[in-house]
Amino acid sequence: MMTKIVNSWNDFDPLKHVIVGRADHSCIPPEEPATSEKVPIDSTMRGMWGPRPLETVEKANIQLDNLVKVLTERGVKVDRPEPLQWNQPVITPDFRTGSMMTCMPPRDTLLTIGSEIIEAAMSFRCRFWEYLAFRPLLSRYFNEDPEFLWSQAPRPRLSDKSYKHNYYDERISLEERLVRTANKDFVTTEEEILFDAADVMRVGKDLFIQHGLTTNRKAMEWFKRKYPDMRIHAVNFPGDPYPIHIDATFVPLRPGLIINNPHRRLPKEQRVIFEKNGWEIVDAAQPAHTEPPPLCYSSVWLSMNCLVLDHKTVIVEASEVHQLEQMDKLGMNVIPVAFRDAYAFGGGLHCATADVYREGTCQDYFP
Ligand code: ABU
Repeated sequence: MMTKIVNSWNDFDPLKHVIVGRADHSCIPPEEPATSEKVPIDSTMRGMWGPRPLETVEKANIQLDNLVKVLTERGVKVDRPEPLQWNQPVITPDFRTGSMMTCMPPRDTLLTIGSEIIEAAMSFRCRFWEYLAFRPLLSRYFNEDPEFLWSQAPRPRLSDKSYKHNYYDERISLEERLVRTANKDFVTTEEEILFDAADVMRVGKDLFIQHGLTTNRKAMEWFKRKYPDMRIHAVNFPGDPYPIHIDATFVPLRPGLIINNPHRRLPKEQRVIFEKNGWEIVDAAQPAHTEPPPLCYSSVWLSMNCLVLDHKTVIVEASEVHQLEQMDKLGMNVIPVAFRDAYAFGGGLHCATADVYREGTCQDYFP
């Protein structure tokens, strides 16, 4: 039967259909030009690559399956990707790397804008084939939804020209990294269009796109040309030494309300559009943990990487007591869901999902 399956313009309208990732076969990828920053110098992960320990995969899958149960019980339809055997090299005419990674964080790979899903032009070589895990789903949506626009951003070549080599020299201090972020000096070059979908914050007619380690200026230009009727805003968060993905930094909860990572505040000049339109930007609560879990690339700020189900309901990681309390004070009904065992596989509750259908239409929140 032909029916409308894909529709989502933001991260806060009522969620009806979502993709939740799977941890199966996940690997720690070998170092490559775009990734070495996410492994701290003193981490036991340094130099380590290959399949992730099986017991960690099983624990992550238990929490992912539980998230599916929570969503299903609330009437949200859930689809799952089909993981590949990620422990295989990626070989193209332009590069070779020892293994792939995972399909756990669908939010990085798939960007839903209205009735379109775009397969992102990701900068990690180990993620070159990740979209294949979602192809069976996208193919089904295409067969069943006559309005579904299935797109792929120009496939990047990821040759050596796409990166600044030795960008992650171990001798570079945290202070110097912050100077680089402030100067918008990132590991990728402008050789080709590069972006992770999780760098794009969708708010109806406006896309706020983080320029950082995984998304370059050429991507912003591509979005401008692709969507001439939308407004594309480049945003930066100078307090972040490793700016990767906007969804642990700047997270809308409902029309008019955004939580902002207090260590990565949006600069004054970029706040104007929100303030002028009556939006409140609130500092997010402190994370409950001082360290991310073992073998995890992400920061403790996955505390704010929540999944909004509608303007009044949000899923927050169960151990993040300060974030739970803040959400409650902000007038949200909070559903705590344990998810820390899945963090190492690519992120939190928002990262682990990708929108298929939210009610609502394309609104102009910033006229
Ligand atoms: N994928 C979100 C990770 C952001 C962070 O590490 O803070």
